[in-house]
Amino acid sequence: MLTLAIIKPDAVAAGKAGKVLAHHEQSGFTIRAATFIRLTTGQAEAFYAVHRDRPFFRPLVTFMTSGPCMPLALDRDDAVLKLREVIGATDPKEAAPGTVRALLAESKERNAIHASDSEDSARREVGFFFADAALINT
Ligand code: FUP
Repeated sequence: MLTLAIIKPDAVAAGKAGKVLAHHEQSGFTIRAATFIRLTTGQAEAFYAVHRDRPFFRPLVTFMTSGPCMPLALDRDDAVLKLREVIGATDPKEAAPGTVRALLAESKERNAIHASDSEDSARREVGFFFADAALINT
């Protein structure tokens, strides 16, 4: 099963992308697709459309377009749930010890990593960045 992660602009800018990738690999995920992209405002708005009425939407879009990020399609059994466990709670202060956000995130707003929150979201979000043909079977 696939899920989508995004190594967010704060982690890329801080030189932590490799650490995040290593964490995913050590957690049993196989990388099926990866890219390096600076999102446009339109892309960030579309990706986070579910949050468009929330007070943090505009700052979130500004942050996600502030520099390059790395979307990844990650594969393992129970991928959506497992990746949510591996990344930890949205706010690093509340994230379990050893999770990506506890180890590497600056704040709730600049929290290093995105992970799809359901199988429906995972299908939509993997498709947002990767055509089927771009997914590499290993
Ligand atoms: P998560 O699924 O853990 O990434 O969290 P949400 O889907 O609730 O939120 C998406 C992103 O919006 C978070 F990663 C960071 C940002 N956010 C804020 O900036 N403030 C908030 O209070 C909640 C979320």
